[in-house]
Parts: sequence; structure tokens; C-alpha cells
Amino acid sequence: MFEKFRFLTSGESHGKCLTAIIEGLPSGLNIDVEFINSELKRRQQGYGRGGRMSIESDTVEITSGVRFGKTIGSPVTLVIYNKDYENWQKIMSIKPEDETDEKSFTAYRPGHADYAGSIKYNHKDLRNVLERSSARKTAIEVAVGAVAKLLLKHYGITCTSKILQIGSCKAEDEFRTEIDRAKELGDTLGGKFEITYVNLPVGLGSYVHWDRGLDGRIAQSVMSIPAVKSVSIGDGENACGISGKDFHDEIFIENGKITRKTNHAGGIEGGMTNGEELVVRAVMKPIPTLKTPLATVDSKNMTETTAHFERSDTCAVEACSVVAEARIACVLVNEIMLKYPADYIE
Ligand code: EPS
Repeated sequence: MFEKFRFLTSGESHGKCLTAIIEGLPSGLNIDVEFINSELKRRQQGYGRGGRMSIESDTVEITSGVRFGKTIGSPVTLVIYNKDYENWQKIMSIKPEDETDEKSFTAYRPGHADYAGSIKYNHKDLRNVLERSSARKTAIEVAVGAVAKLLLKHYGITCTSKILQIGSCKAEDEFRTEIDRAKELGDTLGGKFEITYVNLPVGLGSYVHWDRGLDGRIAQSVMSIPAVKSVSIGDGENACGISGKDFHDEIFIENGKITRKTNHAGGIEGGMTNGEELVVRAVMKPIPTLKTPLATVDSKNMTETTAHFERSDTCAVEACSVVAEARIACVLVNEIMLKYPADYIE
């Protein structure tokens, strides 16, 4: 999917650090480290987050690809150190002689990657699954997305996001009460959010092959955020309840320019941007780590039990929207670099 702007990330939730290597940025792009850190801060905030966020104060270190504040065309490496690693050094040690059962667990947590992940990678200790499947890795993804956003900003492309729903509540002034209530009950809440990107050129993405459609690429990038269970473009989630006459955005001319009065399509027609605002909505399921334990099975002796509880968030929908902004930014930068290839920014 990422042909021109590519990146890989690594790192465990309680390991030493999270790392990303980005390739495909043009040289000469101003890298505003403060902006990257402010995006990391946004991901850590939001009402309903848990204990880990009071330990971490995520900041990025750039170890390659940038000189005197600008990219130089070589791969850019980003690192975020996990402060909590200090408390986990022995448990997360890479040395065979340090092997320990401390913090091991064998009861699958329903809703997490534990069951399928342990079978796939043949792990007895489910911690080996938890550590990489944790949403902690979204911190470094937000850092990569912030770099992508810097390139988008250069072209005047910006984004906003808003929370549409927390649990079953759609009234913004009641979101916090809803989260407090869930916390008191030892429960968790999901929600729905909307991301809007403006100023996109017409024709990002393509209709020529199924895997070139921008809507499909965006859906993949947002759907694979931990806990996201549904993604739609524009009014997509309601499209079945509206007739063709009312759904499609008619085309007019105003001051000699193509214009629309509605945007049900969310800025994408035929898998391509059509110049309207790009609108993406997504639903995050309730976080699956609950204080009130869910029924499960212990893989050690195949007996029924209740799930392991490790500290968790009550609600992370706001953080999730920041991660979605970042993932979409990466998809858009890749499309821009495909359409307007450039080795240097000028
Ligand atoms: C997260 C870090 C994690 C969790 C949460 C998100 O840290 P810890 O496991 O040490 O509390 O707070 O991730 C999950 C609950 C999960 O299952 O992925 C973060 O940095 O966003």
C-alpha cells in the first residue's frame, strides 16, 4: 500500500523504546520537533485515560535523516523512550539468563489479541502477545503521522477531528459523566469520531485497480488501529437509508468553478479525491481490559476462569482519533508523492 512514503515501526509496550524508520520524504522539509511532540501529547490526553499516561510524557528523538532542522532525503529515524521501561527492565530483558515468570499470564483476555496471537506465534506466555499488540505502539505511529502532517501542511492540507459519540451518548456536554459512570462500574466505553481533511487536490487515489482506491486505503489504515471495528467515508454508514436522489452530491457551477451543495460522498468518488472535504468516521469498541472480569479460559490447564486485569483506560476514543488522523496523513502523503513525485521540497 505504501509505495512512495514507507515506514516500519518496532517496540514493545514495556520495552526500552518505540522506533520508526521513514523513507520517501523529500529533502528540505522543515521538521518541527515541537509540533511532533504536541501531537504525541494530544494522543496521551482525553478524558478517561489510565495510569500509564501519568507515567509517560512521550517526546520524540530524531536520530537520522534530519540536519539543521530539515530532511536531507535519507531515511528519518524516530525514537520514543518508554519511561515505564525502568520498572520492567528484568521482565523485558533480551538476555536468556534473565528469564522469569514474573508478569507472565495464561488466561486469554477476551477482545484482545491473546488467543489468536498465542496460537499464531506459539507463545505460552501471553505477555509475548500483549507487549506488541498493545495500543502503546500507536505513540510512534502518531510521531510518523506528525511528520506526514508537516508535509501536508506545506501544501496547505490540514485536518480536524471531533468525537461524535461516547458509549451511547451523543451529547458532548455529557461525555465526561458517561465516562465517570463507566469507571465507577469497572467498565469501559467505546465511541465514534470523525476526521476531516481539507484542501486536498482532485485525483488522489485511482479507479483503475481495486487496491488503488483511496477509500480502501484509508479504511485499511484506520480499521487496523487497535479497537476500531468500523470505518466509513462521508455518510457511508447511513447510505443504505437514503435514496439515490438525496444521497448523491449534485454538481453546479459557481463563479466559473465546479461546486457542490452537499458532501455525502465524504470527498471521495470512484476511489479518488473529488476536491471536497475528506470526511472519515470510525467506531472504536469499548477497551477490552475490564476491572469487572470477563469469562475466559486459562490456557495452562484449559479451565474456565476470569480474565487477567492489567491497568487500562476507561475510554480512549479521543486518543484513537489522534491516531486515525496520523494514519490518514500517512496514506495521503503516499498518494501525494505518487501523483507529484519529488526528491526535494522546492
Ligand atoms: C497505552 C499504553 C498501555 C495501555 C493502553 C494504551 O500501557 P500499559 O499496558 O502499561 O498500561 O495503557 O493499551 C492497552 C490497554 C492495550 O490493550 O493496548 C498507550 O500508550 O496508549
